[in-house]
Amino acid sequence: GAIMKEALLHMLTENEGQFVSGQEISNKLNCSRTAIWKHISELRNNGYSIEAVQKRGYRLITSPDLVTAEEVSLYTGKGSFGKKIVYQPSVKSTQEIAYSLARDGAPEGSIVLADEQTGGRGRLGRAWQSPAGTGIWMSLILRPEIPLQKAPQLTLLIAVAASKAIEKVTGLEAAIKWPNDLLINGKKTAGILTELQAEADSIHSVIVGIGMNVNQESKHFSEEIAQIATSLAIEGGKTYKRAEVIGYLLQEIESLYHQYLQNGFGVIKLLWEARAFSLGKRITARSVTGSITGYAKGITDEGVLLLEDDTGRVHSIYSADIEI
Ligand code: BT5
Repeated sequence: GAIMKEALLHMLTENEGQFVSGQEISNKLNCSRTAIWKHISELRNNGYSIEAVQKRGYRLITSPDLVTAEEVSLYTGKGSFGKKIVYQPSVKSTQEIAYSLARDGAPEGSIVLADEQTGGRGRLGRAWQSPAGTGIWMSLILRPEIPLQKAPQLTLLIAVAASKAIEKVTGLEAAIKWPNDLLINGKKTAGILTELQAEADSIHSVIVGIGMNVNQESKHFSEEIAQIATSLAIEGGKTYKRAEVIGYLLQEIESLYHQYLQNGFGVIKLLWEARAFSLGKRITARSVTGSITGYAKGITDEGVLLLEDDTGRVHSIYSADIEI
């Protein structure tokens, strides 16, 4: 049922604005007119506006801003990332679902999407606001064969990919604040949470959580983050189809990831540095063990931040929050 509904949506979308006859659909999908009608009604219930005209067939007029598997599959292209999509309208956190999928052997590139998260997580137990119908709340399963200490590189890789995707979709520059923030005009529009399951020194799976504010208006943000958060819509002055943004994201991630596995971190590092917001600036790195203020010199080949304090000593920062 779900596969046929998805295939039908693909046919209608490929011919958007034009009629597709019932006969054509029935031939291609090898199903009855009654089955077609049932799926058309379901799509209409999901918010798709579809015109039906005797003897001409069906025509897709508009589609809603959904992140369901069938809608997102319209934009995932030829790559293998996003081939398997698990969608749920409301979840606590997409990370947990991705964990259990990964444990059950889900292939690399599988994604979990939700319209809303009621317990979205940031780093260090912080909360990630994930209201319904506004943003991308996604977890991606990776299975890289790399040593454990290189895992932080993946966060930087994802940040570069997300920055590129935002630029493609909106034309806006998205700067990266080490390690995991994407900023447009100095405000946070996306965050990345990289978690992994490992045994000894071998990585079993990496769960990359990506939260991206897409269609929020300023009034949607709680007072707590109103000053620091933004969305693509606020900065771009228009709304975006979340499924389309996800498509760009997955394509950018997949292509950088393959390049990374083949050629190492070198190219990613250059791309990252070109988009870095905090390099060359005086910053404060705050972590559970204390805070250091100094000059952000760069990142190492491992993805570690180098911070030179006022005595000239260079510190390697593995994990911290950066204040500018
Ligand atoms: C992050 O943490 O930036 C990582 C966020 C990852 C969220 C994704 S959504 C899909 C997946 N499932 C999850 O449960 N999580 C991942 P961190 O650097 O710790 O930043 C958290 C801080 O950002 C909070 O303390 C707030 O100050 C701020 N914040 C919370 N929600 C925000 C939002 N929607 N937009 C901008 N800033 C936000």
